[in-house]
Amino acid sequence: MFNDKKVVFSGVQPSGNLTIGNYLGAIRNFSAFSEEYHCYYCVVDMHAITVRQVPAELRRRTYETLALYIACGLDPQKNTLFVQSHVPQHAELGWVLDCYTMFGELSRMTQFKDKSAKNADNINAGLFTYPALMASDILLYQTELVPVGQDQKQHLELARDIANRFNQIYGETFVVPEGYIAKGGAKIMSLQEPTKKMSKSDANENAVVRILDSKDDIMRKFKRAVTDSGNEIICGEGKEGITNLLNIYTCFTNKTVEEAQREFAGMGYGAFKLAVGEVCADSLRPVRDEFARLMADKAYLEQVMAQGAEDAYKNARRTMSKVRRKLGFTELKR
Ligand code: ATP
Ligand code: LTN
Repeated sequence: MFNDKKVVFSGVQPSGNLTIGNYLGAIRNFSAFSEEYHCYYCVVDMHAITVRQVPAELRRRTYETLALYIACGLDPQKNTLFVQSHVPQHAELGWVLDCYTMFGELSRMTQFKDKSAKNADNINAGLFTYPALMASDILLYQTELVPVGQDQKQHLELARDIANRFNQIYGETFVVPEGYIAKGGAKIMSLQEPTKKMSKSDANENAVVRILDSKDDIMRKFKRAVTDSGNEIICGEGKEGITNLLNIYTCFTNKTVEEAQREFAGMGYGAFKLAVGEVCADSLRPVRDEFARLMADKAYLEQVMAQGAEDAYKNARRTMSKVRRKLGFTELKR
């Protein structure tokens, strides 16, 4: 089905209900690669357990994240959609790459610093080595391109460093991946604290708009969005709230910021926020409807998972045996 195509890989954690940040910064952009590349889109459940999860919720969200991939336009016949823990080579290569990743490098990761501050009672080793597992996700498939939001840039650079380091010691083993960061939606900010990124695990529900929120909820959250003093609807310093709303508006409408600024010139903040809520809710409606249809057909989702895991496994196994050979691990003749 795929063969000689270049590879795209990306992942989303099933650690909460996905936000419009996940949508605009990542998932919405995934389907653009499906024709030209062999695309692997993974539900990274092993990454999710770096923060404590309730097992039944993790299981449910794994199905939901897969269903959302499909509802956002990813055809399982054209993309390999799978769950990370179904392909054991992720953990296997993850361990190997742990041994080629430096303590100092991991200590510098801002996501680790942020998450350790948020989970001070559970700063586990997995949270620390998270980027090495992410590198293994990417490198296992000889990935060329990784579409992600801005916040993952640092992890991607580390994945490149790890690949280069390994290649230098053992000879060409991994393709060195490039990040692909979408222009518009790369960093959607919290509606309550617009200097912070919108994050699906934010405790303040008013700060995040979720892909599956009802129109009422979406409208309410936008109405309450924090703006700034002043009354002009323009992007700029000191206007982080309005800038974020304008950015969200342009992402959903494909208009330029200049067009949007012109459209809203002279309008009050209240009416502007309602307009942003409207385009957001209306754009997401088809995704919500398709999601509901898919979640009612668990057998179908399980079939997609099985097919995706089989395809991913075949390719992951190839890289892993190369790595084992290079490292000097002995082969078991059975
Ligand atoms: P968590 O809050 O659990 O850390 P998260 O919301 O950051 O999760 P991830 O599963 O870690 O989401 O990320 C999935 C993808 O969504 C990544 O490519 C990430 O860069 C992107 N992403 C996450 N938040 C945003 C955001 N606010 N704006 C743009 N892209 C985002
Ligand atoms: N670390 C990412 C999720 C993630 C990922 C990946 C993204 C795990 N493995 C591989 C791209 C490629 C996050 O926290 N957003």
